[in-house]
Amino acid sequence: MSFKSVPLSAAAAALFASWGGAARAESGWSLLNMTPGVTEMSRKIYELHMLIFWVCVAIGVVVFGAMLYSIIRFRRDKGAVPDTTMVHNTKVEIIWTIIPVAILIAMAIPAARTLVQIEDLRGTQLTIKVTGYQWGWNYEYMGTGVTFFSRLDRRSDAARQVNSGIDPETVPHYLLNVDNPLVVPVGVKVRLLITADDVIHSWWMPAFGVKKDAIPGFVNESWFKIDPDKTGVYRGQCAELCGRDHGFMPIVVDARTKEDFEAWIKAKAREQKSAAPASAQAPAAASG
Ligand SMILES: [Cu+2]
Repeated sequence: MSFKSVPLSAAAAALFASWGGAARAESGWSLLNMTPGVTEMSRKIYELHMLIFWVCVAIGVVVFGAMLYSIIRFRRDKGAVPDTTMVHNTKVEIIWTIIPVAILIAMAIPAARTLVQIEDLRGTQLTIKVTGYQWGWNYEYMGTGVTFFSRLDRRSDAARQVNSGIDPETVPHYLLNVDNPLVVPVGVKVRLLITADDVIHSWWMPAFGVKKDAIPGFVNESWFKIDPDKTGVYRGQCAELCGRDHGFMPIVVDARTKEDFEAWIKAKAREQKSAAPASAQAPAAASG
């Protein structure tokens, strides 16, 4: 056994061990792919992605197969002689134009259909305004008076400082947690109005199939409807390079049942109403 094969076989063993433990959906080979997500739309996007992927695989196999076959079958030591007289063949040119055009049209039909569905904001039942800031998100539940800021949780923020002395391994969901997650109901079509107040950000939640730029001066729209049985915590990121702390503005969505959500928003509205007069007086008190 050479000295090289020891770490290699150890690495291979570790790799196989990780494959063996690939019981969860988000491990092993599936990590290389898009996730099917937890909304009907994200599944449609995933299926479209897989369809186009397999079309590309088939094209690759045919094209590189024909190339390899030609290289091997018509090599010089087999006595192949190049046909230097053939510079133009109308029939072949028509074929190699029509086939790709037909493939592109066949791919454009499901792609356009999915794009139209992504933009279909009819029948939304809840609207949340999302504003990107350097570096955090503000959420405003339209018509309820509930609004709050969501930024990197304080434990992650403390641990990330240079020479903080805090081991990131001890911080749960290091750099992926926020102080105030966005709370939404499952089974409800939620509309997002996405904008920004300083530079361009992008609200990206892979599990919902939503990634939309947040641009100052513009209001972009998007929507999601989480499967009724998919309550839980979902994580995303700002997906637009937005400055120094771009990597430190995660997104956390807490998806709850309709009843839980209603109770939460009522409590939050009450809490913010009673806190409002106090915070309105605070600047005056500070300046005086
Ligand atoms: Cu950002």
